[in-house]
Amino acid sequence: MNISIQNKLSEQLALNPELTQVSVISSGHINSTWLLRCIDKQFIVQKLNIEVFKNPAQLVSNAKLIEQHLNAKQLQNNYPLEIIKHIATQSDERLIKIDSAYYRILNYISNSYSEDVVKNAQQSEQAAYAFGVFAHALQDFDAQQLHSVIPDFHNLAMRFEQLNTAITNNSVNRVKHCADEIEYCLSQQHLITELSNIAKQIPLRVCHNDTKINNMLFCNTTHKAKAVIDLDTCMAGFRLYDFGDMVRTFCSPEAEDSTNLHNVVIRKDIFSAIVKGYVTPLKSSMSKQEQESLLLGAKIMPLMLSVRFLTDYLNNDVYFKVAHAEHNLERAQNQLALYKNILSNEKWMHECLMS
Ligand code: ADP
Ligand code: GN1
Ligand code: MG
Repeated sequence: MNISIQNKLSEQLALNPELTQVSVISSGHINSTWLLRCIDKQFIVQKLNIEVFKNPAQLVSNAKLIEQHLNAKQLQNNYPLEIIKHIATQSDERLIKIDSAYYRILNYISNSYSEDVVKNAQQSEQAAYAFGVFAHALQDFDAQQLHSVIPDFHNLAMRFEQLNTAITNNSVNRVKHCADEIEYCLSQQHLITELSNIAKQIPLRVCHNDTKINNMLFCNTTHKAKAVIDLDTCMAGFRLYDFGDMVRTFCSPEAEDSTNLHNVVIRKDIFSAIVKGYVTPLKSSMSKQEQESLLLGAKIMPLMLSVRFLTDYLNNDVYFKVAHAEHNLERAQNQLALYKNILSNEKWMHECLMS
């Protein structure tokens, strides 16, 4: 962040620009995040990726509605986690436009940390429980109130269409580098039909839609889950997406972009902990059918991410941030390894989920 932007943001927060400091937090694949400090105050600053979030005002409007709902729950002692809030500026705005870029300021959750790889079953259960508590708190929130900030975000059929378009365009001649991965992904399109059959039988909910492990903050002292963050993709969806994304990002001992593929496997204790953590707060509101549908999510999410990473690789890395040319391909290979491992573990995963 350059100094002029830092100064403008400081002024918007009524902070003395000379006393503020910023440091980069590099974690997510989409937005850019900084920690802004001024004497005893700390804030999170995010520059929104407007290629991805084409209507930032809608994003902030969704966030405000969710924040209000969670605040009300907290007042009734029904929401034990900390809540992410968009801080209003001096001019009472929650979106700050500087040189055609959009910034927002969030309350900093102090004494917290995030993880890229789950360390143990306890951490897995903690995070899954918190995502379950978040889902439970939003159960009586009308999903139709939320703008669809990224239309068709988890529409598997549409993700395959995007892959097919990228293959046809072959804009940077990369199809030849990933022919096997493409062929395998395309052979798995039967999941589209499986999903549309199940979709008729389960309710549409407010979903977080990005329940990866680094979107959970843990307490430095107790190591318990402290806050659900990154609410930008909260939209109507199925719980199986949130469950599936937890399985996708909690269960492997390797990071999402690891090339150590023989070690990209489902850790059974971590999976059992997700089931226990997530189902406990939602038990009373989940039919047997909905609970059973969660397993499909565990297959759909790694497959969908393989398709999305592969598509972006073919499109010359225009969506996800990459550190090197093969990054998206490596992520796709990693997610396919995980998907295949899930297929070979499906039987006991089903038993664990339904026991
Ligand atoms: P992205 O959309 O790019 O994934 P996130 O909102 O997930 O961005 O933020 C990226 C990282 O910044 C998180 O993984 C977390 O480590 C840190 N972070 C984000 N929001 C907060 C917050 N309110 N308090 C403390 N740390 C935060
Ligand atoms: C992106 O913003 P971040 O890094 O939490 C992406 C998710 C993917 C994830 C893969 C808006 O999430 O859908 O699952 O990368 N977010 C968006 O790591 O596309
Ligand atoms: Mg994130």
